[in-house]
Amino acid sequence: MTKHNNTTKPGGNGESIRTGMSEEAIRLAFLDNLFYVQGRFLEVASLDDKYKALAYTVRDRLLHRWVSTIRTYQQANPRTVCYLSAEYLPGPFMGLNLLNMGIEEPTRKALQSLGIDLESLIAYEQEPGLGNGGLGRLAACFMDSLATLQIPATSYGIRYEFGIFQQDIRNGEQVETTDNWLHYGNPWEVRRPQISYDVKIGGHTEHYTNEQGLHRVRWVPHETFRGVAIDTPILGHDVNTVNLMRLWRAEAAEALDFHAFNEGDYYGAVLREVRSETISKVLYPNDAPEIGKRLRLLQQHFFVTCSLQDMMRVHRTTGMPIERFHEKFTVQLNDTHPAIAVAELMRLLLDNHHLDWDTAWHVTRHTFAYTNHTLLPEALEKWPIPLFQSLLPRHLEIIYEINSRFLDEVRQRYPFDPDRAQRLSIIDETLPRHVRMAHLACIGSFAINGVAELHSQLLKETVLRDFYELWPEKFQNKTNGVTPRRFMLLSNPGLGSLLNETLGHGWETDLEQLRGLEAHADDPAFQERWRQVKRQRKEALAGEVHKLCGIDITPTSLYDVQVKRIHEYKRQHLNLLHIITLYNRIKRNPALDIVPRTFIFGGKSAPGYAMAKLIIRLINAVAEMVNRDRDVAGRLKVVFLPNFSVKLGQWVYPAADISQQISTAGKEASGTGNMKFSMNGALTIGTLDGANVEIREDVGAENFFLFGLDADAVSHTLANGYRPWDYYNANQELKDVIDLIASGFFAHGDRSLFQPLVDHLLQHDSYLLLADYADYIACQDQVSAAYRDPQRWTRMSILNVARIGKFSSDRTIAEYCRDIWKVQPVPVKLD
Ligand code: 475
Repeated sequence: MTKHNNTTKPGGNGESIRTGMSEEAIRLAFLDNLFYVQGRFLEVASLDDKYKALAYTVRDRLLHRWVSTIRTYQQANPRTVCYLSAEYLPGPFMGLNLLNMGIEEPTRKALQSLGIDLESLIAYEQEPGLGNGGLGRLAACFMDSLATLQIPATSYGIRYEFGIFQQDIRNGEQVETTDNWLHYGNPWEVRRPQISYDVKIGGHTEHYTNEQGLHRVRWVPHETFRGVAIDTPILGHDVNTVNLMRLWRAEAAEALDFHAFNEGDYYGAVLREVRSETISKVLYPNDAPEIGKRLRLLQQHFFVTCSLQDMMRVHRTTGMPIERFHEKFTVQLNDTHPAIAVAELMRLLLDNHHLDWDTAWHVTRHTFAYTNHTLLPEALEKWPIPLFQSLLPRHLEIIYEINSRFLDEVRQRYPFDPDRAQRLSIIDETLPRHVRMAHLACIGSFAINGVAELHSQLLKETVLRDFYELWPEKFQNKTNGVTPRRFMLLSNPGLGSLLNETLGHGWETDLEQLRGLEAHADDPAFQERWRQVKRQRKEALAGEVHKLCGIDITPTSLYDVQVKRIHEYKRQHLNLLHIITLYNRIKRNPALDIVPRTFIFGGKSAPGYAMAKLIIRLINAVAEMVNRDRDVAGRLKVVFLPNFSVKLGQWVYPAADISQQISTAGKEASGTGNMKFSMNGALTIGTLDGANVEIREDVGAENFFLFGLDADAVSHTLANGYRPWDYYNANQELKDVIDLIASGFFAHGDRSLFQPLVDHLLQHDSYLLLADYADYIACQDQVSAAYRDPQRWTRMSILNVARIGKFSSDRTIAEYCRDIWKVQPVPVKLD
């Protein structure tokens, strides 16, 4: 029997049960939380009880550091970074918090002494899927780096009750089910009912003159909601800094509408409350906007106004005048989803604080900076004027005023160029009229950045060209990065240990130190250990694949992996063309000696994106045929991992031999998966797109498998009447592959199922798969040749890790701090 009567006493060495870091303190704290928070004792505790007891144990220690952080910030009153993002994909918290706090080992031992396996509790955690993909995950890597670099920062967003849908694969098809991630409660968050703000929508504005004869505007809304803060502490690595991710949950302005209640409409009053909550109910599962979705615009306005009002509350406590708001806060717009903030800050400054226009505009333009994450025209947000007018009438007035003053400037600069003013206008005048959010973001920001060198260059030449010509000084590049804590240390502990042994500690927060590995790249003994680490992760992934799909994969085969959102521009179907090519080669020549490969796919499609869903079907259809064909057994295997997530990614990245980064050049803004793979010793096969260009520069061209047209060649090919048909006719292997798909071979004889895909490839092929096919196949043949030479392969793998230092998000964040935010670290001492 466990002795509960002991658990409120301090841990060993007189440590407090809430803050102690020793094995004994953690053991006592765990039992205390199990007993007093979960109301259970060990013998009857479920996995959920134990997980929560440990989570609360960790959270107590986080809050201890958070209090010290707040005290420090209150004293120092530093400039604070506010990151505004509609999406966050932080991944599971337990493992990372233990690691960042440095209590993984004592915790493991403490639990062991109670007969509990730490890994099983870590594996139990369900992650918050509050994002779609790259953009949301980048925001999470930035939180990790901001805290690790000891930068005062708050990340604001929406606490969706339902995050990204769960993806099931049924009969080879994606089926979406709801992600009820809060069902069992979320131990990492702290609700702050006292931190809440009004959110107005609809209605009309009234312009009037006050007693002093001053012009004033009153917004008379149709409805008012409230946003309530829910905080998650974000700890840095090996420091005491705890920043907040502050997410807003929508509620009714009053719990019950007393007016309706008194009239006996209790039911109506409750309904209104339910309706208010829909604002933060569900994440839009599209990685490109659907134009004109009312609720989406509401969500954006909702979290932006709560966040800005929250900053103003904090600002008041500093005693600084509101005219100096931008000295206290620097606000980063994660794409245009929060761009309404430009109009909202103006509204708060004009209507609530009664600043004059010029002062308000000065503050606004010195507050915001804007990051663009995509060049795809269909992904640029715009809102129909009637919708905008009906939800945000005051904001539209302000936008018109911003635009009119801006266009006056433009006309002065370019008096003989009326088209330019039209192109630059916030309002798209082609009917039906729209508000262009990217234009609002550019005009209201002091800095604009892309997320990789190539992307930043293309931004200046294409979608934002007119703005670049107007304000070249605003444009910057900030190449993305990822956190090595989660994606190396936590997901690849074997690699972590080998690196610690070889380089000592320090590389985790100064990734350039990995350069020290170059000296070992040719050492046979080191190479052997390197291969062992990879082999171990490949076996671990094989176990997960078996659990998830019931498929057995062979760790000695080459793991060829493509995990990311499913999109035509990312060309998962080009990968398939290669797989089918290999299949045909073996069928034609059953004795063919090829490098055995396991192809692993993972990723979600937007629920309404028919072609992406068809690509998922084709992946699964090819998997079905290939995996059951005895002729290719032992040589080819294809796996589609359902419901790809941060958590699954942590199994996948360390186990990969080859990372597929094969987007049509010019389309992938940066990519960040490319970095996660490379950090874990996978070699990349890729196009000259996004950050691939810079990864290849750094790891060395000889350690990277490059193929395909570059961005210039892509635009020329498309501009000069591209004819995919010619490529089909000129290449027998390609023709065989396409014909096999068209024949219904992968659809039990049904020729119609994949016809839309085949037709699109032969008639349009807007993403140039057929143009890149031959080069891709040849390059994959080189991959196989290289894999046959383990010494060469291992050397390439080691050099990839040795030279990947630039792609730590610590470097990215340090650049934002230096070039955009102008902020300094504020170290925190533990109270
Ligand atoms: C790029 N998501 C990657 C990554 O910079 C890049 C769009 C609309 C609505 C909801 N989500 C989105 C994105 O645009 C997105 O994820 N973009 C990605 O941002 C980080 O590495 O190349 O595609």
